[in-house]
Amino acid sequence: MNFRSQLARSLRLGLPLLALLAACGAPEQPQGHRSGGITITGMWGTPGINGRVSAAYGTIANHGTEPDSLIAISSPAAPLIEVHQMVEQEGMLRMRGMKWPVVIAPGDSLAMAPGGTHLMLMELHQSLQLGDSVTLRLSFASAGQREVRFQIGNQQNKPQN
Ligand SMILES: [Cu+2]
Repeated sequence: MNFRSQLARSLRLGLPLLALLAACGAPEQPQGHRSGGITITGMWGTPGINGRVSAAYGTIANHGTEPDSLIAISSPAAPLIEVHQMVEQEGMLRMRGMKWPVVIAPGDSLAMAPGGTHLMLMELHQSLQLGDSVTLRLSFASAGQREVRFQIGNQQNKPQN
């Protein structure tokens, strides 16, 4: 069974994706359909308190000719990471988690900035302060696994990556 059909099957069965990824180790395997069309740029994050949350911003672009899907994100900094969108509800802006996988169309990008879409690092293992570094591991259905390291900053002083 290849990874895609296993993924589709696990989605049908409602199995946790992370468990599947750990079990089959797909992101580490060389893949014939690897597009390499994904770039992750301008990442930075906000300070956060131990046990609470931190937001991360940047741009994930798909320069390939096929859609690619962000299927999981992990980090040593936090046990749970979600992609949040801001939606207006009864005149209030609220955060809402996007459903996995997050599909990025060819030529399109997932742009994350303060006040809009962001990565939410939840239940931080320790406080994140200005200048600290965070490593993220992003898994894509086609592009495989990408690791990015970014700094904690603020809107006035965005770290350059
Ligand atoms: Cu959020």
